Amino acid sequence: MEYVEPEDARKLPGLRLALTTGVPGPWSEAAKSVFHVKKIDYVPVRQTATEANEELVAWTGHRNAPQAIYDDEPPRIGWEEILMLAERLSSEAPLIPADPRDRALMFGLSHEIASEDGLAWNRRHQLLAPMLSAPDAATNPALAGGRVLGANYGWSADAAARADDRVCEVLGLLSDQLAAQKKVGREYLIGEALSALDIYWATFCALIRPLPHEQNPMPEFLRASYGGISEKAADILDEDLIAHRDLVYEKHLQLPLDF
Ligand SMILES: N[C@@H](CCC(=O)N[C@@H](CS)C(=O)NCC(=O)O)C(=O)O
Repeated sequence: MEYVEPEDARKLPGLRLALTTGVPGPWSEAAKSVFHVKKIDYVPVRQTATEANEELVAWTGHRNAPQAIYDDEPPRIGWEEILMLAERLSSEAPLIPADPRDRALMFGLSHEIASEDGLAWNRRHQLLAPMLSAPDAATNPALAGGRVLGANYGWSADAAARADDRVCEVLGLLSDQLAAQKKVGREYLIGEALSALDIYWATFCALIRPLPHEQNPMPEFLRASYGGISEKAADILDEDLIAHRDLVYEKHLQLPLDF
């Protein structure tokens, strides 16, 4: 992926997407995948994880990723804002179900995956726990990046202690939803067709069981950390959800991941 620096990207018209570079960040992968499925072109813009990203902040007022900026409209920084923008920009491959009940369920379940206190948010608490509960967590220079993430995303020892319950709850919820769909002969998580929920599950599954190295190269320590779920979560994890992740990638998304 060829990234444009924020100070150059801000001068361009159209859609610009700030993405975390060099690591497969699930929020960034989810946003890229939404635009890919809808065949919407964008200029990828550099965001560097845990850094100050001053140029980006000077332009959009936000430091992290993803951020979608269309023409001179306000930046869209949450997954649902980014999805709404994508739906507005193209009617190709609608990702929000038309039926109001399916629509509400799609947003609710996506929230449980991608929003504050959702599956990925709590996995991040767990990933940070070994670093931020170390005796020298507040001072060790090697843990500076972890401290930034912890401070930005609500890490505390208490939050980390309850994280696994939330991870397990959401895995159970998604498993029930997929099973209910299969029972009535449906292939996707909601309704009869691909929705944004399938994309969020497939991309955020990286924090549960990363794709194999050939499809998603990453350093071994990161792979171990992304895939290092608790025994309880491993017991709850439904292999049908993994098969569903594979189906979504094979049929709709791009492999290998390019970040
Ligand atoms: N509000 C965002 C969440 C974005 C988010 O959590 N981004 C994190 C992913 S770990 C990030 O940018 N981390 C790197 C950093 O903060 O520099 C969304 O809903 O898409």
